[in-house]
Amino acid sequence: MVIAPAPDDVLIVVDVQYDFLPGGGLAVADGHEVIPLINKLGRKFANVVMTQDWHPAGHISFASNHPGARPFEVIDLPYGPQVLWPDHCVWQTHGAELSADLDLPHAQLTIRKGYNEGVDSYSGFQEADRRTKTGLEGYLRERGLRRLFVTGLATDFCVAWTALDARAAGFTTYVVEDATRAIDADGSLLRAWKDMAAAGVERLIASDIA
Ligand code: VGL
Ligand code: ZN
Repeated sequence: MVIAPAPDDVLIVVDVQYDFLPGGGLAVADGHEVIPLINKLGRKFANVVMTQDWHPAGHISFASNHPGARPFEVIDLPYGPQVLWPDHCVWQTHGAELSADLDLPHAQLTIRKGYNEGVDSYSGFQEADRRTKTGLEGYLRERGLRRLFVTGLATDFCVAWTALDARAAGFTTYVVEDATRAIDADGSLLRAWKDMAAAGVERLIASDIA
């Protein structure tokens, strides 16, 4: 299958930030390998939107803010189960910055998410309470953008949740598999692909895009 990007398609670049790259606070294995692919894809899209994980130091998703807890433990919060993470993407730190190796000068919007201390936000569309919106859906609709091609980090968390919410909002949604890398904690990658397939998210590789 080969798809040629149209003027109303958008490349979504999820969380390509130093803390998710090798050496970062929540490094995703081989995360840096997505960057050249995303740069190449970027040249094929008129529209590019990025997301940026952006947490206060006291964020509820950090194991360090729960005495006795360890990273990757799951706790119950009012909005549902929450994986506790190592500290990552604390605003105004280097780890929160988008990689300078991204070469996407025409990127039009960066959506920050996860800035409310008491709620996590994997999705670029809404927080984990499934009520608080980021504004991304309204932005895409006002711009008349219809098909989303989702790339970045991590496949099984922020990429998957963003793709699932895009589908739920009615957008045609593709995940470009080789332009993502996963955390894969406790079977999360297989589960994410199953959930995305069930929701009608399409799975592509970069060479499928003309
Ligand atoms: C992410 C865990 C915590 C991601 C963000 O970008 O996939 N994962 N915060
Ligand atoms: Zn986070």
